Amino acid sequence: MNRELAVLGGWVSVADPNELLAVAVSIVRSAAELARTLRAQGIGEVSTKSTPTDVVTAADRAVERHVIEFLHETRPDDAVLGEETGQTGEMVAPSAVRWILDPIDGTVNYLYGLPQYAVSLGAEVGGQVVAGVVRNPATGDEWTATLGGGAWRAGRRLACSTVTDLGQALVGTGFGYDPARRAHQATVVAALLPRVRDIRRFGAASIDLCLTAEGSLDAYFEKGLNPWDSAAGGLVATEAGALVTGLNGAPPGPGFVLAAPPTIHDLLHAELAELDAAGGP
Ligand code: LIP
Repeated sequence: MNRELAVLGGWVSVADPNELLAVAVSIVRSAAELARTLRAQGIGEVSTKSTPTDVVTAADRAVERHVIEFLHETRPDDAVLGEETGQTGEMVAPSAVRWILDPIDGTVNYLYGLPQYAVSLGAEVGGQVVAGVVRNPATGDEWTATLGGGAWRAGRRLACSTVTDLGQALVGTGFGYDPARRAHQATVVAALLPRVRDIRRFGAASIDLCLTAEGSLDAYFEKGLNPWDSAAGGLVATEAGALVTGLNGAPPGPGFVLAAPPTIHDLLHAELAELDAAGGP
């Protein structure tokens, strides 16, 4: 059943976000099981993408195929943007849904057998994510959100941190696969470190955004994320009350993503802008 949704200043008749979430949760649970099973069987073929450290495993490809086949079967009018295969399917109408998929976010953790990776799937309508799920196959942790419907984990509605002192904030971040970019990101983290409680680098943006949503991190920032890294996690963080932005008035995106509660967003933004965190290679 469709419902009218305010998207980018207009009204669009779209599939009910709760229906989209139900579709997302069912396929992500089965994809997570596939990812976990394949990891237990050993890592298999590994190749590289943008740099020698930007790896893709056979499991990334298999999980993506599994999700895309399901979505094209159950929702043939929708498009899918996947990390490994790009966009498949046409956007046939303004109300059309585009699914944004990261089959294994945190692939380096997956490669090393570290239990911090996730299947992340968001449903986007008219350029706005209206439903999203992030599931960690290794731990079973699952975060969900719908636009206006809140963010949830294990039946608990999530609310982000209320820390007011930046010096007491536990901040998550990440580094790109390009050594020159990492060098710039390292200078930002080195300068920021004495100004916050501590830094955490867990290795999967989708989970970092969800940890920010539940207050397990007070904030998170990273330059260079792709839409599939942040689509679902960004909605979870926003629906938990965090501000998810770029820097200097830019929207969140590859240029920069900063997720922080209103209580410290401007403080952390000011530090990151002063450190030119969105700059460099
Ligand atoms: C990863 C992100 C992480 C970032 C890594 C990489 P992938 O995504 O989740 O935050 O620091 O460089 O982009 O490549 O594992 O899907």
